[in-house]
Formats: sequence, structure tokens, C-alpha cells
Amino acid sequence: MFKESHINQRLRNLKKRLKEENPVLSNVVDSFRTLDQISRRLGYFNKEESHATRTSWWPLISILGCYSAGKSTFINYYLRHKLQTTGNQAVDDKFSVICFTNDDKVRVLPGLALDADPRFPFYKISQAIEEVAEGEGQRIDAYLQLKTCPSELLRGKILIDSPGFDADAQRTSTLRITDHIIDLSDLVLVFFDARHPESGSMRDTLQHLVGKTLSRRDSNKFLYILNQVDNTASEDNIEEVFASWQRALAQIGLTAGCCYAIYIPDVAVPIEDDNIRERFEAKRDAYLGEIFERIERVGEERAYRIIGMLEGTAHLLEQEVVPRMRQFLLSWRRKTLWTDGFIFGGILLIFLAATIWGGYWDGLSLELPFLDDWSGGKYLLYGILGVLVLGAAYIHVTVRQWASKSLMTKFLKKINDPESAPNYTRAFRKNSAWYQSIFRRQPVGWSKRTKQRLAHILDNSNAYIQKLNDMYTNPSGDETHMPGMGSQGADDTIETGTSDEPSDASEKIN
Ligand SMILES: Nc1nc2c(ncn2[C@@H]2O[C@H](COP(=O)(O)OP(=O)(O)OP(=O)(O)O)[C@@H](O)[C@H]2O)c(=O)[nH]1
Ligand SMILES: [Mg+2]
Repeated sequence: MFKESHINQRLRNLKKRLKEENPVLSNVVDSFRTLDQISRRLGYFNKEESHATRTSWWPLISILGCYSAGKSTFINYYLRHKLQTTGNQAVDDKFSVICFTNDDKVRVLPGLALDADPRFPFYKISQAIEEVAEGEGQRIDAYLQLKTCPSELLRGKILIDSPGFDADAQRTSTLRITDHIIDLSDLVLVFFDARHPESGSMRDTLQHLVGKTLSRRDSNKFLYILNQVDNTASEDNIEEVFASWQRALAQIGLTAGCCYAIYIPDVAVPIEDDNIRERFEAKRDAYLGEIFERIERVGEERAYRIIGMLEGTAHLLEQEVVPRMRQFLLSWRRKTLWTDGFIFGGILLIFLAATIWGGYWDGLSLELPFLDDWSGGKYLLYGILGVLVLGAAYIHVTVRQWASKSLMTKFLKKINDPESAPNYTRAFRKNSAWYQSIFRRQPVGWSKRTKQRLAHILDNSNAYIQKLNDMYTNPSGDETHMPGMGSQGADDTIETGTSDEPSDASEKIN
């Protein structure tokens, strides 16, 4: 009887929940399962690993930026809930992952809760931290916490509040988490402080965050927000402050992108002059409206992101993982054959030299007198020959293993993404196990059929994207296709190619 793996249970729950929320994504879960099966057969994944846990399935909005810029105040204002502590010194010293709860109480859970649960975007983050800062992985609670909040505005989303950005003081672990958050987020609000629009903290923020966003494909997910502009009301110079802030952004090379100037009504300094106040309020409300709308639409962006990730993974397997394994197999075969040749050739040479020197050759025929005078019986001779063959086999197996180990170290050094090193190690081991032939040209678990399955996933992902487009856009202006209402076809099942596949043992339910 097979016990259902944890990961399988989780994917089943995920699919169930997505079915109501977004049927297209619920089908995408099946495509991820197919990718997982392929990865397991390649030896690239173990039974509990899944590509589906490498992204956040919930829309993720992160709030980053300078310290005391008002990140936490903004979150409280948006959620209409006094959830985060705010204040004029650096308040937050860790990342808070904020998600919805039905309880009417706010709960704070340690970072470990996030590290151990694949439903959250920080699954196994401690490993990633350990890689950049030794010993820090165990201190995950010092970097992360999980907060639950009953605000309805949070339903179906995850918000992340972060400590103020200050690259000098920041440890590599915090920068690592920041990068991870940026990669996963569907929307990144980068906060700046209008009181010090060109402070050192701002420069650090710019360099680390803005500089990095330039080359990204998803750079439109960044919103740059100049907060606390109410402070400019007394001198009525908001335009100047805004323009000099934008110049600073432009200096880094950021010329496009969304920039906003806002202040939070709840905590703003009162603006005495009626004219100025009205102007400020109108601007602020328009900008806040746009920002909130982007936050509301983030569910759509998340759906595209996940399908993008599905495609990316299928390409990664075919264009990176498999070719690398093929190369490994080729080098392994060469190294094994050369070393075998060297050792056995050497033994043969020594044998030849010894027999020639001993005068056992008569022309081209070798005459070994002890064989002629052999009195030990036929079977003893066979026995000795058997031992020689076994010895040769032992040498060959040792050579194979040695070659595989030394090549593995070399190959692992060439891998760009250090997080995939354990996966490659597992796959290399599987391919060079003692029972695998060294003449194998294709990696274990890779065949024409696997290639077809991947092609099928890519076809499906196009179909998924079209369905999403049907749900969210309406180019034809057809009345029956209201954007955001879901198309008639949204819950048609896209063939995922898993149904006819024999599933892994781990995927069978007891
Ligand atoms: N006048 C004014 N004050 C604000 C505004 N937004 C936030 N503040 C104040 O600025 C201070 C810092 O706000 P926080 O929300 O704690 O800032 P933060 O970015 O979360 O800071 P850290 O977590 O320490 O990085 C608090 O005293 C807020 O009351 C605003 O729009 N106008
Ligand atoms: Mg804060």
C-alpha cells in the first residue's frame, strides 16, 4: 500500500481551492504535476519536490523601500486595520508576511511557519539563506514572521512588509530575502520618503532595487511611490520635490515606470491653506486610487506569472537540464573509457614486458611453461580466471565511480543557480549508478515520449494564456465576454496529458 506523499496532498488541496477561484489555474496544477513526474524520472527531483512550490500561488504584493518612509502606515491604511507597528525610528527589523484569516484576532507566527510550508512564498528559504550566510539559516525567525489579519481586503492575497532598506547595514541574508521577494512578487511597491528624497538610504534603495529592475522582463510590476508629500505643503513645492526625485530615478537609468506622490490621510500633517489642501487631496486620491486598483488587479498578474513559470520550467528541463546531463554522460563515458584503457593497457604492457623479458615468446606464440605443467586441475584454473575477471570488473566499477565523482564537482561549478546543485547532483548520481551503461546517450528518464510530453505542456500553456485573455480582456467588444467575469470556456478542461500516464509510485493514493 502506498502512502500519499505530502506534496501530492498539498497539490490536491491547491487544485481544489483554485477550482472556484480561477479554473484555468486549477488546470495548470496538473501541468505542474506532469513536469514533476518528468523531473523525478530524470532523477532531478525527489518524491517530495515539486516545481509548483517554487512560486507563490497567491497574488503577492511586496512593500519595500527606505526606512520610515511609511511602508507599514500604508499597509495599515490599505487594510483599514491597525496591524503593523509604525514610528519614526526604524521600526521593522524583519519581513512580515501578512495573510487573511477568518479569526477576528491577529496572530503572529514565527518564520519557521513560513519556511516549512510550501503554500507560502518562503518555503525552504532557510536553505537559500544558509547558502549566502552560513549559520543564518537556523535563525530564520530573526528575519521573517507570519501575521494573519481578518481584513476582508486581504482575502486571496499576500502582502509583505519589509524592514527599511539600508544596504550598508544590511546583511547578505536580508538582501537575499529581498531578491527572493522581488522575484516572486506580482507587484512591488517601492517607497521613498519625501522628507529626504535624496538621502543615503534612498541611494541604496535605488541602487539595489531600481538598478536591478531595469533589465527585468517584468519591470512593469514596480511602482515607485514618493510618500509623505504632505510635508511639502507648507512650502508648496511638491512639483520641485517630485521632479528632483524623478531625476534621481532617471540618473540610475529609470525613465519609464509608474511614479506616484502620495501621503496617508490618517497621519498627515494638517494643510491649512484650503486651495493647497484641495489640490493635494485631489492628486493624492487619484494616485492612491491607481495604486489600489493595481493591488486589486494583482490576481490577474499572478495567473500570467504562474503560467510563465510553467513555460520557463518546461524550457529549463529541455534546454538546460537535459543537455547538461547529456554532456555529463558523454564526459563520463570518455573519462571512464580512457582511464580503463590506461589501467588495462598498462597491465597488458607489464605482462608483455615480463613475458618477453622472461623469454616466453616463440615468435608470435606465447608459451607459459607453468600452464603446460599445470597440476591444479581444470576447475582451479577456471577459478583463477574468474577471480581475474572479477578483479577487472571491480577496477572498472571503481573507475566509473571515480570518473563520475570528479566530473560532478566540475559540472556543479558551472551551474549558475546554486539552488539547483542538489538536484543536479541527484540526477548525475542516478545516471552514473553502477547498473547504468556507460554507452547510454540519453539521460535516464528522457525519451522521445518525454519530449512530446513537454511539447504538450507548452501547447497547453498557450491555451491557458488564451483562456486568461478571454477572462480578463475583451478585444472584440463582445457583450457576453465581460472582462473579469470569466469566459464561458474558463472551466473547460485543457488536456493536461497526465491522464494516460502511468504515475509515479509516490503519486498513488493508498
Ligand atoms: N506626515 C506624514 N507622516 C507619515 C506618512 N506616512 C507615514 N508617516 C509617519 O512616518 C513614520 C514612519 O512610518 P512607518 O510606517 O513606521 O514607516 P516604515 O516605512 O514602515 O518604517 P520602517 O518599518 O522602520 O522601515 C510614522 O511616524 C508615520 O506616522 C505620511 O504620509 N505623512
Ligand atoms: Mg515598517
